[in-house]
Amino acid sequence: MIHHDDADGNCSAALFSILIYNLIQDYPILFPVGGVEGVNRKLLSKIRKAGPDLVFVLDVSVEPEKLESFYGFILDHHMFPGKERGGRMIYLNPFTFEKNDEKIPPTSCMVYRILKDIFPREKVAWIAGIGITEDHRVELCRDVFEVIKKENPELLKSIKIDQESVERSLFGELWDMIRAGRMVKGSEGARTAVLALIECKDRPDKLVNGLTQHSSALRKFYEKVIYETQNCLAEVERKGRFIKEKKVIFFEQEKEKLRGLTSFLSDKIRQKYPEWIVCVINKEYGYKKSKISIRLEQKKRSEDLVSMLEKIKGSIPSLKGGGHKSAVGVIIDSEDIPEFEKRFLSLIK
Ligand SMILES: [Mn+2]
Repeated sequence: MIHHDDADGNCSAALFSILIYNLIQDYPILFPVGGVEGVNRKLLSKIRKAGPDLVFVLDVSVEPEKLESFYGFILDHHMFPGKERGGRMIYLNPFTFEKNDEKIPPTSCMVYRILKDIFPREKVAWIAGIGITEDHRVELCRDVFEVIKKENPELLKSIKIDQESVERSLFGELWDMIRAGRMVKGSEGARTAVLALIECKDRPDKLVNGLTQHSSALRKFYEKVIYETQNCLAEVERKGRFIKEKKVIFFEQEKEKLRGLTSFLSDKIRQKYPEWIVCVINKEYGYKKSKISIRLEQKKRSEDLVSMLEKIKGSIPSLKGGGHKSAVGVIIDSEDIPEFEKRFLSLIK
């Protein structure tokens, strides 16, 4: 199983592993990847050596042609400009019939529905809930959270089911724990997160408290992430640029000590300053390249980050990337940052 190493991909992998185990009493071999570029020759030759009967790809936009020598399927939910056919791989993506991104469920939600159809007794809605939270689709997948309220009431104690409230519940902590894996230990950490989810499928409390082999490792990664984040959050107050009239915060992050800290940090600053639009800038993303993670709280701000971005792309060709209305990540030539900030602010009323 090849899967994205973010929380949606990890939760998808855990749910699908549970499904496979229930069918054949064995688990698939996991290959977490950071994105489609991770599905390269090296990985394919590793997989070929394992000689799998079936190959499944979850939450990664791979062209089926790349895997044409295998049997299996690709299940994804990202916008996909590539070819949908190739060899014996089946390509599944709601995007092929639904163009409104806001209506497309995360992969973990789709895998959950398949698992629940075949094995209705599995009480694993909470695993899907983590992936859904990561992809900002709590409102779209409300029914899954209704199930969680019944199956694991302690996780959502008297919480309203919307993105903000779920993030602030114990769910927020679970989400952070699952993210902490790849931030601290890359692929190996993502695998640890998936194994911890499987181990704790009937006892989310054990995951939270790190009471099993993999969840205890994950708990340590999580504590490291929290420590680093707290240092950065203290710096936001001192070094962040607060543009009062537009309620926008620009924060230049120092050297990235953990993978993906830029986006993690932008979520944390948004939670601390929900009235503000948050832009975290990482100037060491690559040679003369920067990464910017932008977040806003949908209940407090009406701007649509994706359409703002599309407007700016016209005048700054180096600007690449996208995301959701309330969360985007972009890559940009570092020299274009002042122009980007200027245009970004000009689009805010
Ligand atoms: Mn996803």
